[in-house]
Amino acid sequence: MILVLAGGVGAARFIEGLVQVVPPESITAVVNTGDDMELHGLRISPDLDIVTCTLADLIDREQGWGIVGDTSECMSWLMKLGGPGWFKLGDRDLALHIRRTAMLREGSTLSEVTNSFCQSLGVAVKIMPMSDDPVPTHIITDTGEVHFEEYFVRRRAQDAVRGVRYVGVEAARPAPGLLDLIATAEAILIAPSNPVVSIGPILAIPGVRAAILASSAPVITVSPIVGGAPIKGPAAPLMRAVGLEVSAVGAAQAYAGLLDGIVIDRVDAHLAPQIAALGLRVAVTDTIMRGPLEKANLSRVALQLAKAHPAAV
Ligand code: FO1
Repeated sequence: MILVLAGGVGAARFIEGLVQVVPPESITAVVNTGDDMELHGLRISPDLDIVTCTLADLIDREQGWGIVGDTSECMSWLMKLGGPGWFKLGDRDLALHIRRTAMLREGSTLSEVTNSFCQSLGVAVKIMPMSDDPVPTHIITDTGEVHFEEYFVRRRAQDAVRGVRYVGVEAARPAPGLLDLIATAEAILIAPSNPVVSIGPILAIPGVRAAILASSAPVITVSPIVGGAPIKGPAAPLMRAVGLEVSAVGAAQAYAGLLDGIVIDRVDAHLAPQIAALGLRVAVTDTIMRGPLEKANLSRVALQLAKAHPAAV
């Protein structure tokens, strides 16, 4: 079984490549829930929905989030009635949040809700939250602490980032079965997601980092930073805020101690010796996931790097 630590858009696209290379049933995606929030009285899980809807081929590929062809009748009325309008929720998208909120209220866990959505939407990859406990990611700015989505979407990432806090992470339990999956995985792939607000929360869940260190599975990541910048999203200010260089080297250092190898883009080939000096195996390829072929190739390269690892089965 291949375990993928996943955030949102970049991770979803990476897994779309993986399912072309290995059977979907052999993949488990552990997804960040730090972006989760309550809005309009609804429980919203952006990264879980992005991964689920992408793998169900229902995602709006322009945006990378939301449902393809969705309408916004409900949103326009919510705003007419004075509801918040900064986080765009389509009509079909809202069905996910309404159903999730109802199931949670009836006693289901977030893992059960996510599993149920995968069944309903025909997703063969197993998708699970990092935890069933809330661990909202807050961004510390000069004017106070705000939820990540407030920082990123509502305030358009304009605030200077002074720090990041995974609220309640000390009390959060790994999702049911997660530690066993880490212990028994053939390979652990850290998707090209934001190291600070997408992968960081997963690694901060008590027990996860220790389980990865104890696992014999090779740990491989794909750098989300190409040519000194992320493909999309706020990785640059967030990496700087936690003292990481915004480069493929910084991406390698983000997971210091856990990684066996990293896939970097051709434009960063000159950084390979510096990264190898960290004790990592380095593969260089085209990491920009333009289409299905590039996605499949990227996964193939990552898996080859995993197999090259002495502990690989
Ligand atoms: N991102 C935006 O920049 N603007 C939005 O209005 C927005 C709405 C939204 C609705 C549902 C959903 O699942 C994701 C949504 N996102 C939106 C994406 C989200 O802010 C981030 O891209 C992820 O949380 C980061 O991985």
